[in-house]
Amino acid sequence: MKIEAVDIVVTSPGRNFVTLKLTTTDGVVGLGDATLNGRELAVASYLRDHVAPLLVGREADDIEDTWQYLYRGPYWRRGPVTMSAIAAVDMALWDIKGKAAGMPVYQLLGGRSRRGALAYAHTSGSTIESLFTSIQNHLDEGFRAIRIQTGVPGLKKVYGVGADQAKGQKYDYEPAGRTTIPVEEGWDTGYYLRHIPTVFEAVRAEFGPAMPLLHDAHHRLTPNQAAQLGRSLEPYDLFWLEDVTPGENQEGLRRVRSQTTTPLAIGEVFNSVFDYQTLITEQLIDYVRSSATHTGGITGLRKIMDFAAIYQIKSGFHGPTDVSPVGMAANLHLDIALHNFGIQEYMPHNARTLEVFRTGYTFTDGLLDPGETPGLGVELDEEAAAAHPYTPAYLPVNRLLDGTVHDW
Ligand code: GCO
Ligand code: MG
Repeated sequence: MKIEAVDIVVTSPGRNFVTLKLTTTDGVVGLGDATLNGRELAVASYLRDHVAPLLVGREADDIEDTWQYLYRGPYWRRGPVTMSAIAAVDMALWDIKGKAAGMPVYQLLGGRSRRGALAYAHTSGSTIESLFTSIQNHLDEGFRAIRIQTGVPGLKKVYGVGADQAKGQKYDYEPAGRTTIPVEEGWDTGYYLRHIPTVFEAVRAEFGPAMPLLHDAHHRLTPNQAAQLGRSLEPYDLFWLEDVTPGENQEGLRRVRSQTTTPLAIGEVFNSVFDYQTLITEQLIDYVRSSATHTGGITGLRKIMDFAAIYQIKSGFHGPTDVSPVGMAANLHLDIALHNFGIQEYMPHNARTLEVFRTGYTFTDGLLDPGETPGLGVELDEEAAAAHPYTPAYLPVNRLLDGTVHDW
């Protein structure tokens, strides 16, 4: 079974997605996610101009060989653009293999290790009161684990905080604004460090001690500030504290780790096992935050997770709306099959996106399941996709209140 056709579909049903579609000589179609938030067209070009010509005529069954060929072959290894492109090819080949075998991909990865994958919701509010409404709305939808982001007094807008919800309303923030130039936001670490512990104190007082609570610091702290935040949150027993420092300085996490027992999660901007080498071997983190989309697909992410397993480090895969439904499905097949699963981030896609991508995965009683459809279980409606052309959209840029560009 050879790869006969390679198509790249860019669509924007509310946000941009890049999807690779491979068709084999037997007429089997495989889909892969290549969405890199704010840099979508760079990956589309990488696939169209440099990868597509290499794929036509290749054996569709040889997933590992194709992965190694695309990783080692070009001489230039790693990086988000390259690894997102490899991810799309890898996912599409797993999709094809599953369809050809008549099995969901998780079966090809070793079968089921659990009944479902515990998902966490994004909740936020500009005030404690509106945060409580958002938490209650998500609990009512069935979520059992909750990520908490809030406004900070003194700051106009904080990334990750959506519009305040009314009771029963559902709204998560969108991690990119439809603008040709990124919006700029103002930041002060002191305001933030003083405010966040009071938020968790209020949430525990209202919702009790048992609910798994998560928080994302978005790479904004120094190791020392991160250690301070971890310590101040210890009384509230977090499931994890995410991206406390810019994680590419892996050694910086030694300082954080030695100072606090709050569990740490890092890795949504990483793209290979080498970005984790020190963090994993020295057990400086508890959870791997990567998604299949940005780490070379199912093959790349499984390599990271098998390495992490030796050090008792678990998964907490990235699942914001900028991971497409195809990428989300790839994550979910791994979630179900891996032994060292921890939790799965879940920001449901909007209705327009789910008209373009027809998903087979389900969310019941707080658990996600990839479903039993052969392959990844997601179909692309190309006509619906064509109705939503690419629209420039970017993540905001972060500046200190005096105007200095700050860590994201
Ligand atoms: C998360 C995130 C996202 C990212 C976004 C980048 O934990 O889900 O940090 O909000 O910033 O997905 O593209
Ligand atoms: Mg994050």
